[in-house]
Amino acid sequence: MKTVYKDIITAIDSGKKLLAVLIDPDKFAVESVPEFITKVNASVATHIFVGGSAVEDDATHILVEAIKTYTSLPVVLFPGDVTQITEKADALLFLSLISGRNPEYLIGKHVASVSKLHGLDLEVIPTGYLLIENGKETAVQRVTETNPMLRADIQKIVDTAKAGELLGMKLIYLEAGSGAVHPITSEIITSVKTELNIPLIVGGGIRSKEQLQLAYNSGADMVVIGTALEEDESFFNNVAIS
Ligand code: 1GP
Repeated sequence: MKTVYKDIITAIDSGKKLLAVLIDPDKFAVESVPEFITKVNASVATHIFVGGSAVEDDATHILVEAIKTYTSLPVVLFPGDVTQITEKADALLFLSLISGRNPEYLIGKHVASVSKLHGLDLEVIPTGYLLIENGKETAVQRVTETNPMLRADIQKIVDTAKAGELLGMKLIYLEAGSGAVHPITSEIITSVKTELNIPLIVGGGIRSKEQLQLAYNSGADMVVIGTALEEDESFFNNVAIS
């Protein structure tokens, strides 16, 4: 029995802030795993997320298998598509793109994944996923053919996140998009967090220790960082959670 969600709740209840390192199988060579994961292990990272918008079949499976060899951190799938599901991971964020109105990403992909999930020892965590505008078009927007929510539309963002919770989702993920120009604002994070009774994940465009700390101080329970580490692994050295 996997306990990834329970462990997240326990950590948050004890006042801990969580940090997920995002690895995109499309951009990351399996050969780089030993060195990179050694750095992740030595950092303050608490989780490893694996996923991307356009990933070749089997790439996720091979990558997760390699990552698991080198770490005891929980490896969580953050899939862009059904093909990225693999039992080698510990958990799956079962993402429903509730900021958009494309039925494929609200429920369609989920139905398609059920036969694949059958019998797998993979913890499935229902997650409400909200894409927020960040200053440029992102891969999520292109692939899902949905518009991000406007940053100024704070009440609508709050109501959407809350609707996700009321539908029974266990996590809410505020996404600015990979490589976002503007990360999710502190005002949005605080407004959403105030209304939520479930953990809040924030990601997209966080490139400095200050931005990371601001997200935490605003109410993020977990922050996801991908691009900053892809571009400069020394970012690990700058990140410390106070
Ligand atoms: C993307 O939120 C994640 O889905 C992380 O974004 O790559 O900009 O860190 P970055």
